[in-house]
Amino acid sequence: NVIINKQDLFPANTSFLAKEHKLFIGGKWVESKAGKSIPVEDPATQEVVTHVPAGEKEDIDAAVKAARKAFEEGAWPNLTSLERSKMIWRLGDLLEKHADELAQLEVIDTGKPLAFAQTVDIPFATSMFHYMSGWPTRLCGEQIPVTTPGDWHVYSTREPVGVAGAIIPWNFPLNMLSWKVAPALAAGCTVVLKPAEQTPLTALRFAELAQEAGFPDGVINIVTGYGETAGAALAEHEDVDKIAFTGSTEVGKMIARAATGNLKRVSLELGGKSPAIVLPDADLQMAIEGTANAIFFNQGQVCTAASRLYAHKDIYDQVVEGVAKIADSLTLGHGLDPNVNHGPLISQSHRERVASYVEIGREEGADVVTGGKTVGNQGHFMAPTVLARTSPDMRVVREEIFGPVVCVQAFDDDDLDKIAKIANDTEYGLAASVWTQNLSKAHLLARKIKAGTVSINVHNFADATAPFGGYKKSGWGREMGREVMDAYTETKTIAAML
Ligand code: TXE
Repeated sequence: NVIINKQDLFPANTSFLAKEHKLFIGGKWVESKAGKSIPVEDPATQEVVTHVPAGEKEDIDAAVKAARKAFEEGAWPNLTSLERSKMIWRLGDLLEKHADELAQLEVIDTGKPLAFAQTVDIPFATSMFHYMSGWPTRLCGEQIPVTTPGDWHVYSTREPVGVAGAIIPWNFPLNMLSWKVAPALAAGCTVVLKPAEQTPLTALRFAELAQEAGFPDGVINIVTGYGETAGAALAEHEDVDKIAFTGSTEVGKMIARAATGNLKRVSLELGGKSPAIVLPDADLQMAIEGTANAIFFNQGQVCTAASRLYAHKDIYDQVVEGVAKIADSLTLGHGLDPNVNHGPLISQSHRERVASYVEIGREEGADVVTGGKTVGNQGHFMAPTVLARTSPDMRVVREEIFGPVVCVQAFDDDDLDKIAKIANDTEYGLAASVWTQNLSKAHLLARKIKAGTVSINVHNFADATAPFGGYKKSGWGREMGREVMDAYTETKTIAAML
C-alpha cells in the first residue's frame, strides 16, 4: 500500500493542505463561529491530511445573508447577461488551467485513481461551467397569444429563483459542485454550497478560483460542515429559495420535508439500483467490458452504477466469467500510484456497510464468484465482487449497496415487455443500459424502461448538455441540459390590456 509521498504533490497542493482552512462567506475567508473542525482523511492511507471548519447553523445563516445581499443589491444582478456569461466561462477556464492540481486533490480526498479524476471528474466540471456560461444570454420568455377577448400584450419572463442552496456527496466532489453551482450562476442566482464532510477540499480550492475569476462578494459561498448541522440548517433555511441535493434517498426525504417550511424549490438526485441488460445478440466482449466498468468504476460509488446485471441465459455463464475475470484483474491501491485502477471506498463505515451487504447476499444464497472480502489493514479497500445466481427478492438485488458489488441474474425471455418488467422491478429509476447489436430492439426497450437515462452499448452516460435525473425514489427534477434552467428560474407572466 503506497503511502503518499508529500514531495510528489504539486507545490500548490502541499501549501493548500498545510493551510488553516476557513469558510468562504461574502467574499471573505472566515472562521466558523463555533470553532469546531473536521479531520480530512486520505481513504487509501487513513492519514489525516488536513482539517476544515465544521460550519454550523450560525455559519449557514451568515452565508445565506451574504448570498441574499449579493442577489438583491450586490454587483451580480447589475451585471449584463454577457458579463455573467463571461465570468462563468472564465471560471471554467481556471478549472481547466488547474486541472492537474484539482485532480490530485480529488484523489487524496476520495481515493479514486488519478486517471479517472483527470479524465472524468475535472473535465466534466469544466464542461459544466463552459456549457452553462451560454445560458445567461439565451434565457428568455415568450410572447403569448391569449384566448381572452380584447387587445392584449402578454408575455413571460425568466427570473432567477434567488438564493440557491446546494448539498453534495463525496463520490464526485468537484463534479457534483459543478452540477449545482454552474446552472445556479447561469440563471442569475447566488449560491451557498455545503460539500460532503468527507470531501471538502476541491470545494475550498474552487472558492479561491471563483475569487480569481472576479465573482462579486457573496455570489458563491462555501460552508464546510456535517450534514445534520450545516446541511440541515441550509435545507430548512427560511431565506433560501431553492435547494439542490445529491445523496441518499433517506436524506433526500429529510431535505424535502425540511424544505416545506418556506416551500423552497427542491431538486433531488438520489440513489439507484440501475440495471444493465445484455441481450443474446450483444457484442459480448464489449458488453462484458462495459458492464464490468459500469459497476467497478469509482469502486461502484456511482449513483448510476449498474449494480443489477441481467444476461440472457444463452450467454449468462460467459458474462459472469468475463466480468469476474475483469474484477480479478483490477489493481487496488493508492489512487496516485499510476498502476492502480481501483481505489479504496470512502470510509471505514462505508466499507463495513458494503461488506455487510456481501454477507447478506451469501446468507440469501447468492454465489460469491469472486471478491466478497475487504483487503489490507490500511485504507478502506474492498475486493471487486461478483454475486451470481441472485434472485429478484434478495436484499442485495433490491437495495443500493454503493460499492463494487454486482448482482448477476439470468433471464430467458425474448419479449421486450417482459425484459423491461425485470429492469423496472425496483424502487429506483436513475439509469439503465441495454447491450445488443439490434438497435431497433435497443430503442424499443429504452422506451419501456422507467429510468432518467437509458444508454445503449454504454453505461454511466452523463454530459453537461443532456438532462439527468431519476424516476421514482431516484429523485425529483433534472439537472444539466436546457432543463436544469427550469430548476433555477421562476417564470413570470406579464399581462397588459392595451
Ligand atoms: O449520504 P448522505 P452518505 C447513498 C449511498 C450511500 C448512502 C449513504 O447508498 O451508501 O447514500 O451515504 C448531507 N440534512 N449515496 O451517508 O448522508 C451530507 O453531509 C442535510 C448516493 O454519505 O445522503 C452530504 O453532504 N444534509 C449518492 C450529503 O448530504 C445532510 C451519493 C450526502 O450524504 C443531512 C452519496 C441532513 N440531515 C451517497 N444528512 C448519489 N445519489 O450519488 C447528511 N447530509
